[in-house]
Amino acid sequence: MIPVKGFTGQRVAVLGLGRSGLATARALSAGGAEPVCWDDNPAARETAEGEGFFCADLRKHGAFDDIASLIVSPGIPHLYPEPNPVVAAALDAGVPVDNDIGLFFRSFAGAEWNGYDTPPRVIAVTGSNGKSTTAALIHHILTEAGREAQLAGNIGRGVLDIDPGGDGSVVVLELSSYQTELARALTPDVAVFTNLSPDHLDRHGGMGGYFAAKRRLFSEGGPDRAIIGVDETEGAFLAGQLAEGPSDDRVIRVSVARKLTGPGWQVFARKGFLSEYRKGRQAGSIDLRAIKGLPGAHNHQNACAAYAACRSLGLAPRVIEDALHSYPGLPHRSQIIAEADGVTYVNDSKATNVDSAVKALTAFKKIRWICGGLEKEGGISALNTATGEVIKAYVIGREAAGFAMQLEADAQVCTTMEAAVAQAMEDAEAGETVLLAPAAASFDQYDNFEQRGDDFAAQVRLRLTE
Ligand code: UMA
Ligand code: ADP
Repeated sequence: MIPVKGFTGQRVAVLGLGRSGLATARALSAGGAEPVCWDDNPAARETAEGEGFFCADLRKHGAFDDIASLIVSPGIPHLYPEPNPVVAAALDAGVPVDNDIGLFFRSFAGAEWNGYDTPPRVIAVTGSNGKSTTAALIHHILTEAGREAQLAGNIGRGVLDIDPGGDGSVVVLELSSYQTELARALTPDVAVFTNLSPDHLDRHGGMGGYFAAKRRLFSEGGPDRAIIGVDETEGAFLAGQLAEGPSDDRVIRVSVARKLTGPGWQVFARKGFLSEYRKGRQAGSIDLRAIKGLPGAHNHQNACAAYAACRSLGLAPRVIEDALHSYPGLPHRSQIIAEADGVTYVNDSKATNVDSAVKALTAFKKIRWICGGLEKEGGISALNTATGEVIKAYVIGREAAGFAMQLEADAQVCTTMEAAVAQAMEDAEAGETVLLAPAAASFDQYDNFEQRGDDFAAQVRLRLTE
């Protein structure tokens, strides 16, 4: 745990008592602060009280009278579509609003660092898609290379839950737009921006707000190295703004759309080959096609970003290449869950938005596609540009009929995962792939995307053993 600094003897309000909130309350206590907790769900309050934390209704008049700061969990709206009433009360009272990421950056450095040869470094990864894969890949490469590394953030572990950094160690953080927008301190040594496509627009008041939230990672003093995917206009703009000129190698540009040229530092992948150029000379190259854990151009983008992050810490290309080969992949992302009778079963439940599903659809051939769920803002028509390999779609979700009607591919309304898997398996022939890539959130039928992916895997396995 990272004890929070700067609040000894003060009362600090904590809103939201899930993974990040509970880790925050513990870290505040460890740092000598007095957390005052609240969650809109009584069951979450009960859990916190069971751990000995004090809960108080922060919506009540005067609740912020003696509070130094309000720490808000990422899933709780702090601005759009409208602030949670507790956040609104803090804003009214003029109490600073922050999150666990802000507390982490102000608390991570310790006096013991003075005795270290190499102070701990923080690599933070943001972007619309590929954050978890890129962050997990960086963590894997560093660990394989013998570096002490910890992984936290949006990937599932509250940042304040990690251990203090040892000599030469690295912390890899996956940060969502919810997290970067609110953090009052945001000072990673290396920052990665994978890509940008519409997601979570309701929480950011549209695309401009969404991009602004993400680019905050690069604005608070600026990281030593900025690794930026430049295949969208926003990434190209950000890279241009951060670099002093074309040869400024504080910025490493990443592309999977074109060969990058120029005197700067760049990493790109074309036709499955990764190339690194620095000062106009090739510094590294890797054949990515043989790497089983990273199929498709989207994963090659993640590989390029992770490669660049590790190169910026001084790792050799060969060491990185070896580690890419042993990357086991993350559950629910391009995850092969079974191969039987020539049919491959892939769980990409994390494809919760249109862009990520498009990427999954272009990474595989002869697809029986399970899709559908809670549609996100912006519609799903862009899916029709990527269904060339789709033999048939099996649509799930409460609004399955409406979803199916918007697809140009042959589509069957199945509604439940059970029915979709049963039909897809009955239809599938050798050489085909049954792919779950929903292009939608899961909340109409499941608690989260993990539960949806687990259900898919369970249904497939059940039928394979029948
Ligand atoms: N709550 C309220 N009022 C509200 C809404 C929620 O009190 O109006 C309470 C809930 O009752 C619950 C708590 O807030 O007890 C949950 O807070 P949370 O939703 O922030 O969830 P945590 O468990 O703290 O998990 C958060 C991240 N969740 C979100 O951003 C929604 C996790 O990312 C992250 O792994 C974790 O912190 C540790 O850092 C998950 C996620 O879905 C994976 N992220 C989104 C995504 O990837 O698309 C951004
Ligand atoms: P995030 O943490 O940003 O949601 P993940 O690595 O968990 O990203 O991947 C989420 C989904 O997005 C995956 O299921 C995959 O289909 C897709 N994806 C992964 N990497 C990329 C990328 N670089 N570009 C677009 N889509 C991607």
